[in-house]
Amino acid sequence: MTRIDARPFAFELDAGSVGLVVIDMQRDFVEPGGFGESLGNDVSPLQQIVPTTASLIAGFRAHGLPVLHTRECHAADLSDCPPAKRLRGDPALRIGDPGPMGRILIAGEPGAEIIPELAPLPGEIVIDKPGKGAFCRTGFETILGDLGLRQLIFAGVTTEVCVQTTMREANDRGFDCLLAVDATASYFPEFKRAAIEMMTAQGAIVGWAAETAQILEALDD
Ligand code: C5J
Repeated sequence: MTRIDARPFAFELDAGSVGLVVIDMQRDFVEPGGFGESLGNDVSPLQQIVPTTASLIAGFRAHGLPVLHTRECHAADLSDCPPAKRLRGDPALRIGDPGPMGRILIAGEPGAEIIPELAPLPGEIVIDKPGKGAFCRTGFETILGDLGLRQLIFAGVTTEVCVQTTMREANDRGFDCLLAVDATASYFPEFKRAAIEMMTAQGAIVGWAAETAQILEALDD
């Protein structure tokens, strides 16, 4: 065990049971000219975390530890997209509609791909998820169990939506969850701050938070 001086108290990292989960670093959310920006969002906070997230991924890979990626996307026939989800948001830009980088949030379209800077290596697990959380209608829990993981380090976007939802799902399933605060972002910086405060409040009610450098140091130890 290696101690990380995390928020709200120390996190005991167990290199034998830890994995990194990188949430939805997809072109449509992160890149200028994508779906996220076309909705009027400022993508620069998401762009800023790309180098830190890359260093976290590199650290896990260097130690031979699992890196798992998620993508929020749907089948081309939208059979896995509940109308309640499709009908939210801007009526002019719905899931499945033609967007700036192909059909919006459809598996296989350019916008649904993970940005090239953080592309999964062959053999790394990529979970395509129809929900905000990675456990909803995927085999994620079984995959984590098969890998022997009990601790999850989280990175990705957006902090208060897919990252927070997945952390809560994981926490309810008994995983110890730690969020890399400089490797996660929101279009709304105040929502990022609030989400981190909510999750670490009440004695880490959902999980812990720490800087990428602290996590990398603990891995090196
Ligand atoms: C959103 C996500 N924000 N990956 N997706 O719709 O957080």
